[in-house]
Amino acid sequence: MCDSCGCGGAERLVVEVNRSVLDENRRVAQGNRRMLREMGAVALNLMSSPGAGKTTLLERTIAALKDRYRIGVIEGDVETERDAQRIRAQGVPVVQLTTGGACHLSAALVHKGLHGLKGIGEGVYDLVFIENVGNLVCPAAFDLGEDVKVALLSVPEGSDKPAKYPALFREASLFIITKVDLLEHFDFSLDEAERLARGINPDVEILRLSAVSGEGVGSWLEYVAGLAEGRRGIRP
Ligand SMILES: Nc1nc2c(ncn2[C@@H]2O[C@H](COP(=O)(O)OP(=O)(O)OP(=O)(O)O)[C@@H](O)[C@H]2O)c(=O)[nH]1
Ligand SMILES: [Mg+2]
Repeated sequence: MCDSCGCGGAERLVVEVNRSVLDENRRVAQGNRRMLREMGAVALNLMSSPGAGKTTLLERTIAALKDRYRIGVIEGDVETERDAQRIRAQGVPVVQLTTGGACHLSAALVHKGLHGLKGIGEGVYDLVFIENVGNLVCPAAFDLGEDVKVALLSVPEGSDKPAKYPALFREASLFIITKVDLLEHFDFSLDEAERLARGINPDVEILRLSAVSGEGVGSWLEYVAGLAEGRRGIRP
């Protein structure tokens, strides 16, 4: 409780409200987890700042894997159906969620998205990709019921970001450095980004790729296939 500024303990109230929001979110996320098991799907939550290349990587992933696996996508954005339109053009079921201002997806919104996916096609999936709202801070705090959290960082953003925005990199099972085709134009240090991420999260797996040139995409596809086929363990 703060005696000096006259806030009347407002800070403590905010902490308590946040805690109850996160507790409720966790409860709904457990329901999502059960629903995903029933659907037969492994779910990946892709998180990054706006424009790091989440949708572009998904487009490429779907083009490569849609004949082998049943893929569904949940798109999260503040506004618009633009990303869903891009994914729909790849010929797989997609549900667009818009937060109307919130900087992250919640488990409750994703629950709605899962019901939407269940209603499309046969409603059975090997893989569900969740593209979170572009933001390097907020999405990290919200469990969506996914199996794997993926943090993406693009070369133009700078290699210091894992140190400055640690929560996302701490939570991730996989860290992808994207847009490596641009390395020659930026002072991005792969060594620094990877050292900083491992300093926060020693077990994190790291991939480097370019969804435009295709460099490194094969390792990502292998990672995803390993999840779909149960060859790769999922961190509890
Ligand atoms: N050079 C280069 N550009 C890329 C790469 N991947 C994506 N881009 C470009 O980066 C821009 C943003 O890509 P998106 O895939 O829309 O990024 P996003 O993370 O989905 O963006 P939000 O959904 O708005 O957060 C587009 O102009 C892409 O063409 C890459 O590997 N290399
Ligand atoms: Mg996108």
